[in-house]
Amino acid sequence: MEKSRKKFTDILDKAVATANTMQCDELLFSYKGILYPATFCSLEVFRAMESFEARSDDIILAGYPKSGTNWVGQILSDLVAIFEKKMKNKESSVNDDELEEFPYFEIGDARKYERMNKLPSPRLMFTHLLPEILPTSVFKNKAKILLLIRNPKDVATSFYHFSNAISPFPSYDTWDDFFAAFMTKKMPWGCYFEYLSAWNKYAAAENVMVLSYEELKENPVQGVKNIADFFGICLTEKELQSVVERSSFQSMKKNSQKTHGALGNVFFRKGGVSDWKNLFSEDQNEKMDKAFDKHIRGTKLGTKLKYEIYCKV
Ligand code: PPS
Repeated sequence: MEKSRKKFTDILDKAVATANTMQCDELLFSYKGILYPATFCSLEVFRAMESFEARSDDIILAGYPKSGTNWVGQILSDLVAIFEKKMKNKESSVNDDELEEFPYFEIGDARKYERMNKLPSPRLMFTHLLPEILPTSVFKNKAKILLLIRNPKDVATSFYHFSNAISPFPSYDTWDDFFAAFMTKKMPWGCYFEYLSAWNKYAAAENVMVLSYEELKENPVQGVKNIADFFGICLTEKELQSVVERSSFQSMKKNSQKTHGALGNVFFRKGGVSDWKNLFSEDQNEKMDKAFDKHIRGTKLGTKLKYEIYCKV
């Protein structure tokens, strides 16, 4: 494993080891009214974040936790790596160990943003943050944003299994307990419906592309092409096809020990659509349908989610 990828798994392993020594009520802290995992984020890092100067050619992948960030992150990393190698006239072989910084924007140390200010373009970063928590320069300088959304029932299902499998997140005795927390703003990175409402204000901007997990799952070839087009990355059909293959669930799960260390199986769980049907009760379906109607139905993101297809029994 090369140095930079090792840095990635080191951060994960360290968070897990630290969380194992903490009490449950110490695992999350609040910043501007939103909860975050204390082993990954800190007030110091949030304060330092404002010094980050965004560029118009930055590539930002924004998505609520469990929306498929690792999947689309792999696609973006590959697209950029292949394109850069072509441009530099080098042999086109992808090296997925080329992570300069831990890719999640809000995770790392307080000096991270100073280092990032020195990195060459294009810089690629992932974030689970609400738009109002991101540095103002992201919107002022029109960084390019790929906004990834996933149907809320599968997000909740995925988040539940993740929370119970990884020590930095509070675990839940039952699915019912988790569901209550998910619906009452007790999740790390905030409430998903509020996240969708907040990002919906930016969904029509020219520097923002909205992609749903479900559409990418239905047609990964078209999805990868659309992403490449949006970022002005021009590749051959064969190169695009290789990106699709490398980012398939099977391929990423197989490679997960190398990319995510001991937590590989946790990050790549089922990778499908409608697993929520194994957990949601009739009453929970009704509650979530109502929340969807109240917060997001009729908006650009609400329509894009195709709730009737993916979230109705
Ligand atoms: S995290 O921890 O918040 O960054 O998680 P995130 O990567 O956003 O989302 C995890 C879910 O995405 C699924 N996944 C995939 N689905 C399809 N194809 C590929 N290649 C892929 N890679 C990851 C992953 O399995 C999680 O969903 P669930 O439903 O739990 O399986």
